[in-house]
Amino acid sequence: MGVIKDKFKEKADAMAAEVKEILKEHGDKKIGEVTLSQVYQGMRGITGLVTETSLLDAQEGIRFRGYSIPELQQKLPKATGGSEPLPEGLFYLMLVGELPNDEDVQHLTSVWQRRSHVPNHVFATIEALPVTTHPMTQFVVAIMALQTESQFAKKYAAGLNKKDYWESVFDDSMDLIARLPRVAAYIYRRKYKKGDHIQPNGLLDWAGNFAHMMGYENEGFQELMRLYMTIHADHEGGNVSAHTTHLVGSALSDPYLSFAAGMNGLAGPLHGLANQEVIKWIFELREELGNECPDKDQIIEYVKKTLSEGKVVPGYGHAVLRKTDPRFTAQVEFGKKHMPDDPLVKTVWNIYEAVPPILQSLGKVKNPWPNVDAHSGALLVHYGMKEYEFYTVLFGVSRALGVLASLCWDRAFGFPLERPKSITNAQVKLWLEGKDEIWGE
Ligand code: HAX
Repeated sequence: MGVIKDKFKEKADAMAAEVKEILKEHGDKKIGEVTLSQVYQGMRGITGLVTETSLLDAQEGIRFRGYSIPELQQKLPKATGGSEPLPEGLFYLMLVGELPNDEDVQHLTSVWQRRSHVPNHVFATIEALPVTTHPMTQFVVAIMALQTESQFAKKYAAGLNKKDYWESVFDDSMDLIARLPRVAAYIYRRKYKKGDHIQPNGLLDWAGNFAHMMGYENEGFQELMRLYMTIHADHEGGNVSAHTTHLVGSALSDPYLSFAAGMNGLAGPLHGLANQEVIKWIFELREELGNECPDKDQIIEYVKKTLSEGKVVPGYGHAVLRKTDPRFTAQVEFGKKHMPDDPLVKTVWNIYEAVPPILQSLGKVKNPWPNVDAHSGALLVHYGMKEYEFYTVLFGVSRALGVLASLCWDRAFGFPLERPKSITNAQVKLWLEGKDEIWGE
């Protein structure tokens, strides 16, 4: 076995034994009650999943294995001459629960380089789609085409012992993460650069090589990709992309099928597609006002117009967070360091001043603060990546790190098929009238 696989196995065996003990001793303990509103309104606040890789606090934001984003920016290994964390390091941390050293990260970089081959039929499948197809659709179709490579699917078909599920899920996860930058860069170059593709550079780290294959050699953009791939990787287990990957994986669908399902969820405008919606909204705002850097009052008027049309303000609000997203703040810091005078970046900062009080005044929005998607597009545009329909693919490549590390844990724990109970309105009414008390069976 590989070094990382051995390490994971060692940790997973210990944790799985601990979980077994916890369930034996405390399995009947209650951790909450479910209200009718929660049943009807997206199950907010119901604790119903175990996800090892990260934990979200409504006030503080995300912590990956206990570490906040600023802590990770300090503690995770960097590229030579760089100051942003390498996403390889975050993956290592999420997977084995320990901070990696430089050597661990270099090892992971070379493992992913080695496993990054994408078979030709995947490119042919992408080419079969009209070039106008949304990049997220191309991405999902390509992941599905890659499913021919699943070791889990092959081994399961040949007859696999339950105890060994984790191992081929681990191998598929590593292969898939290694291959995604090549697939995503191919889609980018096909759609926006006349199919003028760029070969990988075996000397670069995972995110740096991704930037290179998309055609961005600027060191600033490579640093941005390292930060971007780190901060978008995981947001505990209940968000749509993570939960979907976990849910589909619980049917023992292989990592390719599970991750593709998660990516279909990420492609929704209330989730990952919000990053494209934000920049589109800002471009429209600037065009309508004929002003490259609109001031706060102009923005306020435009926000009111958006709301009056029954639309959401993209990039603002969150189902769990109740403060400014630290992933937004990390990007503000990056902007201040690399492009403090960029008019689009300044517009994002002006929007940050204008939007929260308006959303607060509506009285119904639980979180008026910006999320990760409010900022990311402006940084990309600064380096010339204006093709905003592609942005969610970038998010998706990063999200693979978290959801696939979690999928390895799901199989290591031997989690069963996920199958919550649903009810009908008629049954709710009977229950309210005291005529039916049968729940859960
Ligand atoms: N603009 C306008 N109205 C908003 C709003 C926003 N940014 N955020 C919430 N609201 C509204 C909701 O639409 C809802 O209205 P109705 O009662 O009329 O249906 C009301 O406020 C209560 O919603 P909530 O409880 O505060 O928020 P939810 O948990 O239901 O939804 C969302 C969270 C992120 C979906 C929501 O805030 C939203 O639509 N934001 C804009 C889209 C966005 O930025 N999505 C990305 C989120 C982060 C992420 O997943 N990134 O990938």
